[in-house]
Amino acid sequence: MLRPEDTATRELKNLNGLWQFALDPEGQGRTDRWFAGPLTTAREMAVPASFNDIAADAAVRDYFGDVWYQRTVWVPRGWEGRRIVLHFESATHRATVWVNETEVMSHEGGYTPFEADITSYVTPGEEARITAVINNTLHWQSIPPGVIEDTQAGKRQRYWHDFFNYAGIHRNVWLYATSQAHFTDVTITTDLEDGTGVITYAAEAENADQLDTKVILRDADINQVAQGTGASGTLNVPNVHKWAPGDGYLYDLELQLVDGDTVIDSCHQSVGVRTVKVDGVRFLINDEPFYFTGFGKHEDIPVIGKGHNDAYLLHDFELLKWIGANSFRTSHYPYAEDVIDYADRQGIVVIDETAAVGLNMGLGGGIFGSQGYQTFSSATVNDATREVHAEAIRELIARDKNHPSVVLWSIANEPESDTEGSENYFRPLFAVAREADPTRPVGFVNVMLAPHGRCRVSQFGDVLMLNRYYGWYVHTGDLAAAELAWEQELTAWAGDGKPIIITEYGADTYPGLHSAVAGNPWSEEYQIEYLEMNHRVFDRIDAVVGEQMWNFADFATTSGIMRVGGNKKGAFTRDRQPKAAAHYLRSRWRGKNQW
Ligand code: BDP
Repeated sequence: MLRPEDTATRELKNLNGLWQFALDPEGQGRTDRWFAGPLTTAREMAVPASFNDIAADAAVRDYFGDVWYQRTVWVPRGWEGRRIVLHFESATHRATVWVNETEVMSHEGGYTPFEADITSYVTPGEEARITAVINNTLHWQSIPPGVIEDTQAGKRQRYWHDFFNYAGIHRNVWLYATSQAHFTDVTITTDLEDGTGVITYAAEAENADQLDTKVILRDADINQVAQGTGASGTLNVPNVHKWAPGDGYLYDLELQLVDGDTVIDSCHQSVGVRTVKVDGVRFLINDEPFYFTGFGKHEDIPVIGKGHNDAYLLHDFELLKWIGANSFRTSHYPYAEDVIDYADRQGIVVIDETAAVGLNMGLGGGIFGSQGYQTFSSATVNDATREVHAEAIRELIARDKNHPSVVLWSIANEPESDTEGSENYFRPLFAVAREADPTRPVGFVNVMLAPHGRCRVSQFGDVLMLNRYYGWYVHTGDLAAAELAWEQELTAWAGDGKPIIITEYGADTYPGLHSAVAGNPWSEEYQIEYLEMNHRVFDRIDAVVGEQMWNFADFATTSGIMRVGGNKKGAFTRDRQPKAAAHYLRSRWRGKNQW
């Protein structure tokens, strides 16, 4: 699927704004055909945004089930004879969409795009009604999983991930028009041969049998540097300007479907020429060892929740640069495409993660509440879940395969990984990722409960990604003991001969809480002591090729006695003010990254 765009032959209409909105607690909307007419509700909802925090009402915040969104749109008269497509960049966690009274599409998974050709259901020059029912329930066959529990006080949604289950229409909604003959996809890979960039492309098109494909590559100054013909091929760029961390140089590849001299369809794909390889314990970008500095992040902002916001996007990247971060992980789900596009342009390196988080019933206790489930079983996370997970991996890779900033796929965060069930569950999923993208390394993020020697899934990864909380969840406040234990475990992992990225290490820190005496958890001083201890350990182990502190900023979670108004492990507060540790990280990371 291509990202909707405005080009010489394509037109785009943005459908963001205020939509009609209704909760459907009795689940009657589908049978009562709420899509068949105007939604009878006085309530409106912002798109893009999570619906949860907009109303100051716990019944909305904690709602699970169906919610309805509706708006009308004028289909431009000039689109007569064109192919008209309705495109959602995401809807969390699943959606079914109607145009007027016709159901046009359904999609499972909260963080990847979906679209439908609606040409037959609309009339150019007339208004069309778009209705989407979004369902945010998490169950055993959703990614991430959850369960609805019957309690004395009624039904409750439970899940095992440590961030609030924000839902709604989080990203752009588009109506767009193309020619009947049009490109549907393009796959780009790049290589470097003695200073020459080698760009391989493969385009797919529909209704285009009688047409030719032409491609034109332009540099950032819009000078043509290469061209080619044919739906697939290779372009060489002598003296190529490489894409590199800190130097987000992009070429533009224009694809044209042509009938003689007439351009029938034209679309653009930015191209960063770079290579990624794993060589022993080194992670190489353009054949140079790369050391990740940065964070696991979240899409999480006050009021808007997980709704994409351009101002926060730019501000967060300014803070990444301010602090000397060269990378981040899209913990714990695929982020908005605008984020990955911007990372390409800014030369920020991305570890791209699926929404497979919380597949671990051993975790949590106090954080996530009652347990008592078995992770992998026919009644819980099972073969059907794995199919949904496989599809989530395929959709993530299909969406992000052409981004130079993406250097590594993370197919899950902290799943159970020390049992036979987990080994059987994950083996085929690594194969799914490798088949979808043979060019990038693949890994998953290992949890502290499956340390070296016990983990049965890390054998499948090219890279080891470890989340560890020595000095926080264990050896709390005792950094001397933590340092010993951490170094011991990390030394064992280093023996596996793979690069190790520490994808999480962090300590909850209440901004403004201070302590003159060392070893006081929650204080701003302790966060620094904790980070310093971790860094001493990392610096002693060659196989460690990256440190991504948890988290970039404080973020919203479910309520619980382990959380004070959310997770407070941020280097920045939720409103992006630096804690003392941010200044410490800045001094360490800016020394490493010279841009
Ligand atoms: C890890 C999770 C992350 C949590 C973090 C924490 O990967 O989502 O927020 O720990 O406890 O288990 O702060």
